[in-house]
Amino acid sequence: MSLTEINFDGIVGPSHNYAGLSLGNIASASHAGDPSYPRAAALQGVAKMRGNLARLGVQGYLLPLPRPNRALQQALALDGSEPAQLRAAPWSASSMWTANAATVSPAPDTADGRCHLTPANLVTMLHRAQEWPDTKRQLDIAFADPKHFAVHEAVPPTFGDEGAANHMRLCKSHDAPGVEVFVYGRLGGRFPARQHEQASRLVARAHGLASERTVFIEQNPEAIAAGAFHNDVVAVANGRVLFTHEQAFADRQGAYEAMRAAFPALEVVEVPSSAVSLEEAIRTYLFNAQLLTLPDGTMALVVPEECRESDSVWSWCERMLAGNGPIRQVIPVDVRQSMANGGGPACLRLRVVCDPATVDPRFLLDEARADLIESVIARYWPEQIDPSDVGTDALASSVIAARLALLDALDLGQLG
Ligand code: SUG
Repeated sequence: MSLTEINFDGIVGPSHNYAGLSLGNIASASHAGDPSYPRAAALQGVAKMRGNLARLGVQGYLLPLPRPNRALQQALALDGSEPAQLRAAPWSASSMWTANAATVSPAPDTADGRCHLTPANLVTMLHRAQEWPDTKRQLDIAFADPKHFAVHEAVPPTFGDEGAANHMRLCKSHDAPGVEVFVYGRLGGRFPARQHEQASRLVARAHGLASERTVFIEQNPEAIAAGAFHNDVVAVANGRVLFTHEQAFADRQGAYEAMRAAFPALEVVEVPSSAVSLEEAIRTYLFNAQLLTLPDGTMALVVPEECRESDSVWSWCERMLAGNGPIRQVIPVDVRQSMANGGGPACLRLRVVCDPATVDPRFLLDEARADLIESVIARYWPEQIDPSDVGTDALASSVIAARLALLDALDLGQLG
């Protein structure tokens, strides 16, 4: 049994579009109505997966969900008189951001020694609230072995749960017992707080986490108000390291102390506001990075290209690399199509610590599968979607056919 961390990236769906659906997500609002490029978006995602497969030797994926969602279209009683955003919701490709697919507690952390997964209900946003039943269908297949996995039902409404985007894990090594950190927001600010404290606590109980190895922390309301709609926009953890913006948490010192009390080996790499403002951190997504432990034991930070283009962010990265901290490489990747909807490299992946041999192999990437996925995308994914295409029969036929072609190629027709 060899436990390792596998990143399951969401393959960007053929209906990827910019409809401005996420209040509080600055990128989504500022790109509303732009044309989108689903083929380029999906190929950018596969290129990122290929890079991490080469770096880590293992990589997984989850498939796009069925769109347009006919049941939601009917439930919304769409007749053409509705606002465009309501019409767009059943078309959203938002399941690409698999950091919001589920919260995952690896086997060494749980009472029954299994890896527990709870699909996120995402109830705060209509276009995301439709995801979880279809996400669960995939998790039930990918992690079907009951000796190793338990896939739960989603947290009941009204407690909003956004999954791994508001959850971090500290550990000496991935296969050792870890400390799980849940970060919630408080309602009442200018933008919605999407993770409810009681949702976090419920997930921790359902997963059988030990109370002395579980920490609950409040997100900084100022960060939510500035556009950090998920904690993973301002902080990321891996192994012993917490990489965070100074303004990520409501009580900065209290947060570090609570984590250190549960996990004394904690190493905080904090970026001060004087070096990178909260606004610039959110614009560039410096913290929405994949913090990876490479096979040689060093850490690399996979960041969006936008970080390299920012003077303050890039010079901070250069200063960090010149020091002797735990992060030894910064690797920019191009995920611009996803970024324009507020999804960086970390949003696009769900981390699952498990033995790859216990996962349904149809969800694991190798070079041949990457070639296959790319060829289906190149052949079937729309090159461009204009806002006026969303809702049309022509676009519906093409995105339905594209997804079915991918399911067929990956021998996952049962998800059809
Ligand atoms: O939920 N954007 C997503 C981005 C999710 C990012 N995930 C993490 N931070 N882990 C969201 O806000 C925009 C869709 C649109 O506007 O068309 C959107 O849903």
